This record gives sequence, structure tokens and C-alpha cells, in this order.
Amino acid sequence: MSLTKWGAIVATVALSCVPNAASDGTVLPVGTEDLPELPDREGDVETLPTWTGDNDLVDLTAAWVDHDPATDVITFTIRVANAETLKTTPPGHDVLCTFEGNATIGDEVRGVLAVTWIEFQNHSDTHHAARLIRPNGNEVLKHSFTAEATKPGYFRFGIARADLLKLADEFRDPKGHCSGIVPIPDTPYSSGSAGPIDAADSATSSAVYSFMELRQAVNAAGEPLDPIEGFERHNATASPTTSSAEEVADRTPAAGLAAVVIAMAVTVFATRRRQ
Ligand SMILES: [Ca+2]
Ligand SMILES: [Ca+2]
Repeated sequence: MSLTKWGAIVATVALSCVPNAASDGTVLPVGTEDLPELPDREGDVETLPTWTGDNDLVDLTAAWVDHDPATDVITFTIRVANAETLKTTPPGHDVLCTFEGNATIGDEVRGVLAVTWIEFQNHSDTHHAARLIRPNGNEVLKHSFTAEATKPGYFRFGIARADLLKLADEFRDPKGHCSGIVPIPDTPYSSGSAGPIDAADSATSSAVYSFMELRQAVNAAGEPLDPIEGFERHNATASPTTSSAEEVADRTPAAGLAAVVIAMAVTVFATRRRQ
């Protein structure tokens, strides 16, 4: 039996066993917040004196992937420590977060799957994007988006599993970052560069989420999970994040790397911002 078929069977069995429906038939969310693909510490935002915003708004605390069997939508969620100040972003700053990972089929990397939200100063709506970033051009992905400006804050991007499976089997080695940046009027975004970064937080992980098996196949510390652990993961309610995963996730890249990624993320919004 091929691995693919085995995976499909495991996924089917697991889903049929998961108690995701209440007695009245209401579908309950399958939570994965406690075992995120991308964990990160709270309170580890690096700032410059010129940052006047709330650190908690750019404090990435976790990002994860989960699947709703009722809608067959896969949701990518970014959590920050507190998004209550989302609509009052500090004067002179744009704020954004990105959650991304390699989209792979087998060992082949098909591109970087990235979801991004950005709150421009003086704009009332929260911009968002889901893309497959490739060397020869990006593919914009149809998605739903919700932002919960709460403590903690949640930013959710829903993509149909059928659409994702056309692109990749797995989401590997996720990264994330949140930043407060100083916009430079007119030209910088269109040229692909952003202004000074006054606040930044980032995270990396070795996790793998399988779009075929609808589960975390490798945890954030790089430890493979067997299908039973995958099943248990779906039922997780209050499992603490392992310390090893925290350590892996907190190898914070230097600001220089963050700047490159931010430039990519911000470029996509350049046209809209000038409208
Ligand atoms: Ca953090
Ligand atoms: Ca961090």
C-alpha cells in the first residue's frame, strides 16, 4: 500500500473517531492552539526607542494549522499576545504579521505558502493576503479572513483543502514574524523595501503539517508523530507546549533576515495602499 493511501485511511479513521460534534449535532472546532506548529515565547519583542506602540500587538505567541471536517477548510491562525490596540496602531507605524512555510510534494519544495495581515496607519480595515511565493512569480490564493482584536488576538486565514492539495501535500518548517515598521511615503513599498523596523518578533519551527493526513506529522521540535499521536493531537485540550519546542521556536533570526521577509510581505500591499 502506498504511503498516500495509508495516510488517507489513517486520516479517515482519525476523523471518524474524533468527537467533534456535540450531542445536538453542532460541529465543535478542532482546536490545535495548545500544540501549535509554530510556538513562540511571550514577551520577547525586540524594540527600538522610536517604537511607540504596544509590544503585545507584535508579540507572536503561536501560529498553527487546523482542519474543519464540516467545511473541508484548512485554517492558518496567527496569535499575538494582545490585539486590542489593533485599530489604534501607533502613529507613524504599520504593523504586520506573517506565517509561512515550505509547500512541498515529497521532497520537492513548490514554493513558500504565506499568510499575512497588515494594519496600515490611518487605515480602518485590516489588509490580508494568502500567497504561494515562487521564484518565477507569486500565486494569490483565495481565502477567508477574520481578525479578532482581543487578548490574545487571533488572525485566521481559511483556504479550501482542495485548493491547497493542488499546490502541496505538506506545510513544512514554518516561520513567523510580527513587526512594527516605519512606512516611507510613496516609493519604498513599490520597490520592495520597507522602512526601519522599530519592533520585531520572530519564530521558527521544524514542524510539518500534512494536508493529506490532516494532522501534524512532525512537531515543532522536529520529532515525528505517529498516527496515534496525530489522533490524540486532535483531541488535545490543554496540553502545554513542550519546552523543547519553545527552544526550537525561539531561535530568533536577526533583524536583517526579518527585513527581507517583511519587504516581501509588504510589497504585495503596495498597490492597494496607494489607492
Ligand atoms: Ca513572541
Ligand atoms: Ca520570538
